[in-house]
Amino acid sequence: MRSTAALFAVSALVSSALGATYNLKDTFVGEGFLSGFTHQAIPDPTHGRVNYVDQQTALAQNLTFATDDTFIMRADSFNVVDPSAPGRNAVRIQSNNAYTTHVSVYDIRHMPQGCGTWPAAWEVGQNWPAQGEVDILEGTNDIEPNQSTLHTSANCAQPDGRQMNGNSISNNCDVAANGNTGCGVQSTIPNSYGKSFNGAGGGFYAMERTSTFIKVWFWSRNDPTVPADVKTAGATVNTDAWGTPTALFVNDQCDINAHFGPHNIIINLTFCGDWAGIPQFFNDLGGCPGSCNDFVDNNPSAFNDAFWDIAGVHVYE
Ligand SMILES: *[C@@H]1O[C@H](CO)[C@@H](O)[C@H](O)[C@H]1NC(C)=O
Ligand SMILES: *[C@@H]1O[C@H](CO)[C@@H](O)[C@H](O)[C@H]1NC(C)=O
Ligand SMILES: CC(=O)N[C@H]1CO[C@H](CO)[C@@H](O)[C@@H]1O
Repeated sequence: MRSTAALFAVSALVSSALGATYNLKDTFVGEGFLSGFTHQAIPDPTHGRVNYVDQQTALAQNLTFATDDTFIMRADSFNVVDPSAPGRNAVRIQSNNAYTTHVSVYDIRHMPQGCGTWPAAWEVGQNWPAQGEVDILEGTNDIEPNQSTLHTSANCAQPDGRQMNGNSISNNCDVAANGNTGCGVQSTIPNSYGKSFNGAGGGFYAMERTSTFIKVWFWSRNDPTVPADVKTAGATVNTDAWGTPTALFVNDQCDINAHFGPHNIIINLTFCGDWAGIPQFFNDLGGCPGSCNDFVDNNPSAFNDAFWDIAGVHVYE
């Protein structure tokens, strides 16, 4: 037991010193999302004006659409919502597999946009917040900037002066510390969220999680610096060649192993609720009219562009 543990420690040290190369573990493309992920027909824990539907319903209503190379998930953009209903139909999917040390690469052609939208691509454990949450791409109401955030239990903080391109907006990751805002980093890269992301044909988000750090990168679709292993979803990826990340979270004041358990990938789209529905975000910053819930209920065609078009999610270990 002892010697196995020691050997493990040595090999972990060597591999991090020699460079971080990971092997493809799971690849989700097109119809692969239908078997690798589960549609979650659950009430939104963040109180969104949403009705998450199951896979059968989503396929029947064409809210989920899959071919061999395309996976689309969208909001209903045809029906007015009855005020007594839970909300507008949309889709939330969770990966069947969970991952600890890994790299995930999200190749996204289009993300949901429009007033009231709150899309997210994120990773989370079964036991929240004890097993932590990593939000890779999340925002509301088309408000740029884009941000990446950790949410944890108590005693997880981030230092100033990290080697990253983004700007920290909070260093305390503890969900109880500041109304669950977590420790977020805003991207400074153009085209990383909402309308401008979509206008550029989307792009690539990548996250690397080890026992000592968590990094997030973003490259716009036609950015000449997209690494070849990211662009082609190679059999291996070498994160050491990816340059300075947008967001870096370190373990000096946060024991990453203790605060993060095995994580499932979740991709969802909700409306209004605890973030998008707040007047400061919906009206003031988002420039959207009236009350968020009324807007969502009564303007189906405003949700024509509230869809994810995902070229693939690739997970490396
Ligand atoms: C379902 O959605 C796809 C993708 O947007 C579209 O190409 C297709 O025509 C839709 N099918 C129907 C029956 O509306
Ligand atoms: C997705 O759901 C989680 C919790 O269920 C929430 O934290 C996140 O903000 C939600 N976002 C969307 C887009 O539903
Ligand atoms: C498209 C987009 O949202 N890009 C923004 C990401 O964040 C920075 C600010 O931190 C903005 O300047 C970008 O426009």
